[in-house]
Amino acid sequence: MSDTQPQIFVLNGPNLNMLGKREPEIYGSTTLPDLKALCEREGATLGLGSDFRQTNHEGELIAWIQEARNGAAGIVLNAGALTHTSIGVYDARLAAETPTIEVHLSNVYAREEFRSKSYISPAAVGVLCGFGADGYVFALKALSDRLESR
Ligand code: DHK
Repeated sequence: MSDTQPQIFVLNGPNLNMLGKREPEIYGSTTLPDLKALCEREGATLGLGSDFRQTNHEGELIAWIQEARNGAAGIVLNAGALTHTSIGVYDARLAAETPTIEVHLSNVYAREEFRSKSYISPAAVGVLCGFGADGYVFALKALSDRLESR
């Protein structure tokens, strides 16, 4: 990773540290370290730095989204359950003014009703869900294309 490469924050919210152990029939067998390695590999291929993080704390996720305002060219955001509940995450996203792609491993629209509500989507460039770990790769590619076209 070079200092001149655009940095993409890949931010993960609550319970995503449990990937691989947690409901594998829904979230798959890819672990969080696997996902981090995948994003770093894909980022390098696209000429992007990938700053991959996970937290179980809403305030920490909000602080990272705020940090993206000056520190990142884009955000790939899987806010986990905070997607469906957090106006604070939504407001942070608006304040960050950084293009954001919302990602979910599972197809949230094919699950419980409460997962169909997202506080991220109205402030996102786009949404990817249901493609497992590939969704993160697609999101990085979409941000790369967007950066190239500017
Ligand atoms: C991850 C979670 O932790 C859930 O709370 C979301 C999302 C879905 C995912 O599919 O990656 O509802």
